[in-house]
Amino acid sequence: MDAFRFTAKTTTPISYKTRWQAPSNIALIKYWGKEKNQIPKNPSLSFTLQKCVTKTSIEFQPKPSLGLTFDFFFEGKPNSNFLPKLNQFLEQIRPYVSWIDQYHLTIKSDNSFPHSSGIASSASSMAALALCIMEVEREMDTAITDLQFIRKASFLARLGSGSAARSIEGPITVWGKNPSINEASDDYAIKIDSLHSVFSTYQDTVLIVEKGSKSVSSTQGHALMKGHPFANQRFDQAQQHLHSLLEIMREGNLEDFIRIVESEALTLHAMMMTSQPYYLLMEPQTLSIIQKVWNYRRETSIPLCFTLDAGANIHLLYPKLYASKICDFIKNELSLHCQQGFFIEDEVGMGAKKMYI
Ligand code: 2P0
Repeated sequence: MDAFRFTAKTTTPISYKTRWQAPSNIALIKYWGKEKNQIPKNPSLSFTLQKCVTKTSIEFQPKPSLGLTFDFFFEGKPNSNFLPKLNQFLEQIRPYVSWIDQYHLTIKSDNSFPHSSGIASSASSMAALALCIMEVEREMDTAITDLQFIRKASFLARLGSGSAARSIEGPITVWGKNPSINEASDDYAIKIDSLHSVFSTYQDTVLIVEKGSKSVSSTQGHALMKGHPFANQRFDQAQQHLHSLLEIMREGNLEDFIRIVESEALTLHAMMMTSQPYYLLMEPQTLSIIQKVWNYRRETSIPLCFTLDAGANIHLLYPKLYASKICDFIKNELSLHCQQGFFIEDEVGMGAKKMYI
C-alpha cells in the first residue's frame, strides 16, 4: 500500500515525547481468517470500548547510527515478554515510517484492565503505539490531514494485530471490504455513522471466566482457517451478516441485532471446533452463562445478549436503559460463574485520545 509510505522530506531529527490512550474493541461481526500482513478474509464490525484502554508514551531520541532500537517498560518496569511482538510490529511498519530509524524509542505502556484478565491487549496496545508514531510523523509532514492521520494510524496498527485497526475510532467501526460500504477497506478501519441512537450508549460488561492465557492463540486460530472445510461458507456468511447488521443497526431492531450477534459469536467458536486440529476455548462456565442469558431474555423480554472473543470470557451487550436491572442479574446470578467473581463494566466509547504528558 504505497499511499501510506512516508515521502515528505525529513528534517533534522528532534527529541519528541508523545502519549496516547487507545481502547480495546469487541467485534460483533468477527474477523477470523487472514492473508499475509493481516489482510482479512472477511470484513468485521466492532464496538469500540471506553474503559478498557492502553496508555502508551514514546520518547523519540535522535541517534547517530541508523536502525531500529527501542526499550520497553510495562507498568513502570522493563518487560521482555512483549519484545518479540513489539519488534515484529516495528519491523512491519518500518517501510512506511522510514524516518523512525533515526531515533531511539523509549516505550512505556499501561493497561487500565489487569493484564491477566483474559482481555486481549494487542488491539489497544498496537493502536496506541501507531498513534504515537503518527503524531511524530505529522510533526515532520504538516500536510497530513486528520483523515489521513487516522487512516494511516489504523493501517499501521493493523500490521501489528488485525483487530487493532478497529481501535482508533469509535463507537462503531468496520474493517474489510463489503459491497454495502463504499469506503470500506482491507487496509484500515472506518467509522460507521448514522446508526440508531441506542448504539451510541450500548453497554458491554465483560464476565471474566478465565484470567489466564489461551491454549491456542488468535494468530494460530486465524491460520487454521486455511484449508478449513467451512472457510468459504464462513467468509460468505460474514459478508451477509455485515450487510444485514448495518441495516438492522440503522433501524435499531434489537431482536434482529441479537440474532446476528449471537450467531457470529457461536460461529467463531464453531470454526475453532471444526478446525484441524480442532480445539475448544469455551469453558463449562461460559455455557452456564449463555444458558442463563437465554433464560433471562425469555423470562423478562429484556434485550440482553452475549458475544465471545477468542476465549472463554463473555461480553454481555445491552442498551443503557436496562443497565440497573441487568447489573442486579450479573451480581446475583452471573458473577457466580466468573473467576473470583470478577467482571468489568464497560460501554461503547469514542475512540483513541491524545494525552497530555
Ligand atoms: C475479532 N478476534 O474480530 C476476532 C474475533 C478474536 C475473535 O481478531 O493475528 O489478535 O494479531 O491479526 O487481531 C483476534 O485476533 O489476531 C481477533 P492477529 P488478532 O476481533
